[in-house]
Amino acid sequence: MSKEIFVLNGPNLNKLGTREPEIYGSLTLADIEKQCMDKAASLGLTLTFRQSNHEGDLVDWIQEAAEKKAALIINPAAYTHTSVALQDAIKAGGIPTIEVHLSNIHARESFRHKSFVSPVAIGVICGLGAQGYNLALDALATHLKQDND
Ligand code: CA2
Repeated sequence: MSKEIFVLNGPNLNKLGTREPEIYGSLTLADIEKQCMDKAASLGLTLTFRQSNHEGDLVDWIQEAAEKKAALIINPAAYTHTSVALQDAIKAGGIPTIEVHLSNIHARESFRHKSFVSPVAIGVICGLGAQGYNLALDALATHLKQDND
Protein backbone atom coordinates (compact mmCIF):
# COMPACT_ATOMS: atom_id res chain seq x y z
CA MET A 1 0.00 0.00 0.00
CA SER A 2 1.30 3.43 -0.96
CA LYS A 3 1.91 6.09 1.66
CA GLU A 4 -0.22 8.62 -0.16
CA ILE A 5 -3.30 9.97 1.63
CA PHE A 6 -6.18 11.92 0.12
CA VAL A 7 -8.05 14.20 2.57
CA LEU A 8 -11.41 15.15 1.04
CA ASN A 9 -13.85 17.69 2.45
CA GLY A 10 -17.47 18.16 1.46
CA PRO A 11 -19.89 21.02 1.05
CA ASN A 12 -19.62 24.27 3.00
CA LEU A 13 -16.43 23.28 4.79
CA ASN A 14 -14.74 26.05 2.77
CA LYS A 15 -16.69 28.39 5.11
CA LEU A 16 -15.09 27.09 8.30
CA GLY A 17 -13.95 29.83 10.63
CA THR A 18 -16.60 32.28 9.43
CA ARG A 19 -19.70 31.05 11.32
CA GLU A 20 -20.78 28.64 14.08
CA PRO A 21 -17.37 28.40 15.82
CA GLU A 22 -19.15 26.87 18.84
CA ILE A 23 -19.99 23.85 16.66
CA TYR A 24 -17.11 23.66 14.19
CA GLY A 25 -14.27 25.52 15.93
CA SER A 26 -12.51 28.69 14.85
CA LEU A 27 -9.92 27.25 12.46
CA THR A 28 -10.34 27.83 8.74
CA LEU A 29 -10.05 24.97 6.25
CA ALA A 30 -6.67 26.43 5.22
CA ASP A 31 -5.56 26.13 8.87
CA ILE A 32 -6.68 22.49 8.94
CA GLU A 33 -4.90 21.82 5.65
CA LYS A 34 -1.65 23.23 7.08
CA GLN A 35 -2.12 21.14 10.25
CA CYS A 36 -2.63 18.01 8.12
CA MET A 37 0.37 18.79 5.89
CA ASP A 38 2.63 19.16 8.96
CA LYS A 39 1.29 15.98 10.55
CA ALA A 40 1.62 13.99 7.31
CA ALA A 41 5.21 15.16 6.86
CA SER A 42 6.02 14.04 10.43
CA LEU A 43 4.60 10.59 9.60
CA GLY A 44 6.35 10.30 6.22
CA LEU A 45 3.06 10.42 4.33
CA THR A 46 2.27 12.34 1.14
CA LEU A 47 -0.95 14.34 1.39
CA THR A 48 -3.47 15.65 -1.13
CA PHE A 49 -6.04 17.95 0.53
CA ARG A 50 -9.18 19.05 -1.34
CA GLN A 51 -12.66 20.48 -0.77
CA SER A 52 -15.71 20.64 -3.01
CA ASN A 53 -19.34 21.66 -2.72
CA HIS A 54 -20.22 19.12 -5.45
CA GLU A 55 -20.92 15.45 -4.82
CA GLY A 56 -19.59 14.38 -8.24
CA ASP A 57 -16.21 16.02 -7.57
CA LEU A 58 -15.91 13.97 -4.39
CA VAL A 59 -16.79 10.77 -6.32
CA ASP A 60 -14.19 11.63 -9.00
CA TRP A 61 -11.54 12.23 -6.34
CA ILE A 62 -12.33 8.98 -4.49
CA GLN A 63 -11.88 7.17 -7.82
CA GLU A 64 -8.59 9.05 -8.37
CA ALA A 65 -7.41 8.05 -4.88
CA ALA A 66 -8.33 4.42 -5.60
CA GLU A 67 -6.45 4.46 -8.94
CA LYS A 68 -3.38 5.74 -7.08
CA LYS A 69 -3.92 3.16 -4.30
CA ALA A 70 -3.96 6.03 -1.82
CA ALA A 71 -5.75 5.85 1.52
CA LEU A 72 -8.60 8.22 2.30
CA ILE A 73 -9.70 10.57 5.06
CA ILE A 74 -13.06 12.10 4.28
CA ASN A 75 -15.29 14.63 5.97
CA PRO A 76 -18.26 14.31 3.63
CA ALA A 77 -20.14 17.09 5.52
CA ALA A 78 -23.87 17.05 4.66
CA TYR A 79 -23.35 14.31 2.03
CA THR A 80 -22.54 11.99 4.95
CA HIS A 81 -26.24 11.75 5.64
CA THR A 82 -27.51 11.44 2.05
CA SER A 83 -24.98 10.04 -0.37
CA VAL A 84 -25.27 6.52 -1.70
CA ALA A 85 -22.84 7.69 -4.43
CA LEU A 86 -20.07 8.31 -1.89
CA GLN A 87 -20.68 4.94 -0.22
CA ASP A 88 -20.57 3.18 -3.62
CA ALA A 89 -17.37 4.99 -4.66
CA ILE A 90 -15.56 4.14 -1.42
CA LYS A 91 -16.75 0.54 -1.52
CA ALA A 92 -15.76 0.12 -5.18
CA GLY A 93 -12.39 1.80 -4.57
CA GLY A 94 -11.55 -0.66 -1.82
CA ILE A 95 -9.16 1.75 -0.13
CA PRO A 96 -8.72 2.23 3.63
CA THR A 97 -11.01 5.08 4.60
CA ILE A 98 -11.51 7.03 7.81
CA GLU A 99 -14.56 9.26 8.18
CA VAL A 100 -14.00 12.45 10.17
CA HIS A 101 -16.44 15.02 11.54
CA LEU A 102 -15.55 18.12 13.49
CA SER A 103 -18.74 17.98 15.54
CA ASN A 104 -20.27 15.04 17.39
CA ILE A 105 -22.95 14.14 14.86
CA HIS A 106 -24.61 11.79 17.41
CA ALA A 107 -25.20 14.65 19.85
CA ARG A 108 -26.95 16.75 17.19
CA GLU A 109 -30.18 16.54 15.18
CA SER A 110 -31.41 12.99 14.48
CA PHE A 111 -30.94 13.39 10.71
CA ARG A 112 -27.18 13.65 11.38
CA HIS A 113 -27.08 10.30 13.22
CA LYS A 114 -27.23 8.30 9.97
CA SER A 115 -24.04 8.04 7.90
CA PHE A 116 -23.88 6.39 4.47
CA VAL A 117 -20.08 6.44 4.72
CA SER A 118 -19.55 4.72 8.09
CA PRO A 119 -20.40 1.19 6.82
CA VAL A 120 -17.53 1.37 4.31
CA ALA A 121 -15.01 3.12 6.59
CA ILE A 122 -12.46 1.31 8.74
CA GLY A 123 -13.12 3.91 11.45
CA VAL A 124 -15.02 7.06 12.32
CA ILE A 125 -13.83 10.03 14.39
CA CYS A 126 -16.28 12.72 15.41
CA GLY A 127 -16.65 15.48 17.97
CA LEU A 128 -12.97 16.21 18.46
CA GLY A 129 -12.73 19.20 16.14
CA ALA A 130 -9.73 19.65 13.86
CA GLN A 131 -7.75 17.23 16.04
CA GLY A 132 -9.83 14.48 14.43
CA TYR A 133 -7.91 14.89 11.17
CA ASN A 134 -4.58 14.36 12.96
CA LEU A 135 -5.95 11.33 14.79
CA ALA A 136 -7.11 9.91 11.46
CA LEU A 137 -3.64 10.42 9.97
CA ASP A 138 -2.08 8.62 12.96
CA ALA A 139 -4.56 5.77 12.58
CA LEU A 140 -3.94 5.42 8.83
CA ALA A 141 -0.17 5.50 9.33
CA THR A 142 -0.53 2.57 11.75
CA HIS A 143 -2.95 0.77 9.43
CA LEU A 144 -0.65 1.17 6.40
CA LYS A 145 2.35 -0.01 8.42
CA GLN A 146 0.44 -3.14 9.51
CA ASP A 147 -0.47 -3.73 5.84
CA ASN A 148 3.23 -3.72 4.94
CA ASP A 149 4.40 -5.97 7.82
O1 CA2 B 1 -19.12 18.05 11.98
C1 CA2 B 1 -18.79 17.95 10.78
O2 CA2 B 1 -17.62 17.94 10.40
C2 CA2 B 1 -19.88 17.87 9.71
O3 CA2 B 1 -19.43 16.99 8.70
C3 CA2 B 1 -20.04 19.28 9.16
C4 CA2 B 1 -21.19 19.43 8.18
C5 CA2 B 1 -22.47 18.82 8.73
O4 CA2 B 1 -23.48 18.83 7.72
C6 CA2 B 1 -22.28 17.39 9.20
O5 CA2 B 1 -23.49 16.93 9.77
C7 CA2 B 1 -21.20 17.33 10.27
C8 CA2 B 1 -21.47 20.92 7.87
C9 CA2 B 1 -20.28 21.69 7.41
C10 CA2 B 1 -20.67 23.15 7.31
O6 CA2 B 1 -19.64 23.92 7.85
C11 CA2 B 1 -19.81 25.26 8.01
C12 CA2 B 1 -18.92 25.88 8.83
C13 CA2 B 1 -19.02 27.25 9.03
C14 CA2 B 1 -19.98 27.97 8.37
C15 CA2 B 1 -20.86 27.34 7.54
C16 CA2 B 1 -20.77 25.97 7.36
